[in-house]
Amino acid sequence: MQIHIISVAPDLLDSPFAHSIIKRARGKGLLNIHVHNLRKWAINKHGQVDDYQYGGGAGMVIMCEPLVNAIDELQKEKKFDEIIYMTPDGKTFNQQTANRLSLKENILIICGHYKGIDERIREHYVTMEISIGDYVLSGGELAAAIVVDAIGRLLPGVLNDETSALTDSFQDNLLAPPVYTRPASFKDWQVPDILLQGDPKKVEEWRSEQSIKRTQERRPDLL
Ligand code: 6GU
Repeated sequence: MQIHIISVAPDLLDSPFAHSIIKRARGKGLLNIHVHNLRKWAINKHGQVDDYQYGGGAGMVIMCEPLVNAIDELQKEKKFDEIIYMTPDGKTFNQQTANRLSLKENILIICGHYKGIDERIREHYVTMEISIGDYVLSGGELAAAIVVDAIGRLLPGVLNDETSALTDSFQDNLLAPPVYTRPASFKDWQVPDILLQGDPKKVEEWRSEQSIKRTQERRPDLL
């Protein structure tokens, strides 16, 4: 999968993609991430990419011209399956959307900043608008990092144990069950007996019960 990201603060994206599972996915060539600095397509030698908003009001708006030039140039190389704009008024991101996006070949993500981007780009280029929750961030970069992480770990061959994404919370609309590791007794806290007895069928039953119980208690809205 190829993911291109357009940003006015590309440095914000260095660290999230340089470690752990996403680093491995990139290293194996399963995920190629290209971060582009929008200033490369600035409208003048001052590096301008934004301007005051029509109608007045605080905050700058990212202009059409640099974005159109950036997107057109990238689109000359390849057709994008989705052009995603990261924005707090987008559709709230969830596991189902992550699953769906993990099946695409080429994705372009546009990160907003300041007051956002000129509405005409949203009308004429953007195919999908994503928010990561009901709060406002300074820009779309951290949100884009979250979306890329959630997608990247789902790509075939990225996780060591291919089944482990299947037992994640939310994958079947249930929260994951509790997990334990050695020692079986720590202070006077015991690991549930059923996990120590080695009967895989009983363990499976227990996990399934725990998942349902947890979901009922914490996220009844998922059921
Ligand atoms: Cl995608 N961008 C910004 N700036 N704030 C957000 C968001 C995105 N999702 C939630 N808050």
